[in-house]
Amino acid sequence: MADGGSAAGDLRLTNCAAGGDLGLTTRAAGGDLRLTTREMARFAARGFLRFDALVPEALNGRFLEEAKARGLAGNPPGTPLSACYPGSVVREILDLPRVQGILTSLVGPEPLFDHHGVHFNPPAERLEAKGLRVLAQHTHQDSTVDPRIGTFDLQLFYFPHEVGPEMAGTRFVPGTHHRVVSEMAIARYQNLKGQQKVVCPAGTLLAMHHGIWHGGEVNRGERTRYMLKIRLNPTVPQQRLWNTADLEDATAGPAPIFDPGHEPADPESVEVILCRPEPWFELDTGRLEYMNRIRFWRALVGDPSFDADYWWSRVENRPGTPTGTTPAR
Ligand SMILES: O=C(O)CCC(=O)C(=O)O
Ligand SMILES: [Fe+2]
Repeated sequence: MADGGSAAGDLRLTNCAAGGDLGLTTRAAGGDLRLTTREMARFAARGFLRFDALVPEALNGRFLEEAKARGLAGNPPGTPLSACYPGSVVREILDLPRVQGILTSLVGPEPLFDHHGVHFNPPAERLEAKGLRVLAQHTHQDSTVDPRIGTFDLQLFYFPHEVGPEMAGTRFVPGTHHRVVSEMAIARYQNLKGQQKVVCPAGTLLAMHHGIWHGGEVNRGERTRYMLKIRLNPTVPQQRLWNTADLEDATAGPAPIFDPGHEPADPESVEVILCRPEPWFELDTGRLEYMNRIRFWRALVGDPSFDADYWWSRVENRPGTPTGTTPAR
């Protein structure tokens, strides 16, 4: 499953809010800064959303000053996020309207702080000059075996300065978040097809599902790389928390399967997004990933009968028993 290397250019999602305008100009829907249904479906399918240059330059600069001067104090796990980081620029970043819209869509209006990681990753050359051996962080899934299906934690990755291709932004593998694994038991998988490395402008945020496989790279650049990761827990059911005004429009409904003559009317419908393979999907187990995504979407919309391409309807067809009760694993 070796990857030929993913170009920096293919890392951007079309839903990125460019230029630090907080996405205000791109969302006409009555000033609602929450995610749209299609963005949510992309999160369900790929396990992440990326927002380039969302945090304005002034806040990025202040974050770097604060992190360098004083470090960044943590908060006890279980603290309401709204009470975290008093007096810190991180508070202002979290209070940005678009950031609030993203967080509300994914973990609700009052998530809890779990833990954070303030990463500073000096240039490897500097460490090697001191005789230290510099290794990339192994590929891992944070925490431990986590069998939750409809509930998930959010990992917010904040890149306060520009990250060039040599600077080792976080490495991650889209679409791996539904695999139930044990933390670093996946360390032996390296260079998975489709893996990405975060190469980004200053102020970029990535919102990731807790299950996504990731790791820190070796920094072959000339300056220290800073990155803040914050893990958040929901306090409300994660159902229809985003702006669902477009839910009906984005949901295509049943369509013919394996029909060479059939082109989906909407190439970005929820169903198409959920059944779009990642490069590492194999033809057989890839089908299980479609099912994992559909099951996740059922929980997010609160509709146990939702299906795409008939994946669940077929195996749930047990006349006389209710739908949505078949365990997937
Ligand atoms: O350093 C990185 O880019 C990744 C760090 C990480 O895995 C984490 O904070 O969970
Ligand atoms: Fe991690």
